[in-house]
Amino acid sequence: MKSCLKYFVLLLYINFIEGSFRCDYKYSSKAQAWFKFVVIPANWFDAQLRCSQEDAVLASPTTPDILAEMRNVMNRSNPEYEIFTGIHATVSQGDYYTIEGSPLSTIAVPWAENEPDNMNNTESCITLNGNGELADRPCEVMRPYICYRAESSQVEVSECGTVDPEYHLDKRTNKCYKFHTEPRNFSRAFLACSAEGGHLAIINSDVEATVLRELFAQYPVDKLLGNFRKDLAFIGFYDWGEKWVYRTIHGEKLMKAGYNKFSPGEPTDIDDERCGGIFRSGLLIDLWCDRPAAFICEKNPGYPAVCRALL
Ligand SMILES: [Ca+2]
Ligand SMILES: [Ca+2]
Repeated sequence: MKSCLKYFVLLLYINFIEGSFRCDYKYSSKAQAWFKFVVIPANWFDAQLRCSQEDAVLASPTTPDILAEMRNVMNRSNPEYEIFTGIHATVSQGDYYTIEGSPLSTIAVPWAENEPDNMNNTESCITLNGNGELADRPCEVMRPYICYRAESSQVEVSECGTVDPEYHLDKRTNKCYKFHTEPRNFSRAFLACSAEGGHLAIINSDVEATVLRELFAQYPVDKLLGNFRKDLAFIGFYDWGEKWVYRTIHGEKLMKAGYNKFSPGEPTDIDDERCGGIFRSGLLIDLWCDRPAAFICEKNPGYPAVCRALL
């Protein structure tokens, strides 16, 4: 009994000192942070957005340990190889800060040869090369990058398998949902859900339509700030380039996916409305893909997998 209690206390202690985060990030005990190398190059703005959507930030070499881990994650020693860092001057040219707000002057990393040069007065984002040197580059060029999250054992992973408190499990479908009140176009909404480990919501049954209708009802018009339509939200279907034939973002026709109830008079396909949404009623509508709207993400509680930090 006594040893049982000891074990229990030990377990409690371990849980207390260990944090957890999604397993596509690797924990570095030296840097006390989680790192994820994103190999697919992106411009600086998209890199920044994707990391922040994953509850992380675009990594900057703010300490020797973080720099060492960034180089370790890159696993290159070639000055030609480059990644974007979070150091940028995208607000006011020449005023460089990390995403977290540390000024460039606090970053003790050398410049690469002939850098910085602000070539053609177009360079406001900072890269790190395989030799551990900085350069200024146009923010619009494409580079791989690293997302970074400082460990915080105070933040718990929820039953939805995420540190994002806005995802809530619905027992009727055993899926988690999040209503995004900040409007995005369909493409950016897709990105946001995807980076959160989910996808734009796919309605697979009348029950799930009810779940989304009830979720929408929690966000009355006055909770949605901005100049956009408050009676509809993007969900995960579009016409895949074939007019009038709507499939989910997972490629199934709506009927096959389990729900095909359009609002009376919809779809209209006025001037190329090719992306899908729902009204507050839970009925479907076709929308302009490029006009920002609120949107709903759906997430499997078991994906992405959650890992413990090994301290
Ligand atoms: Ca340069
Ligand atoms: Ca679903």
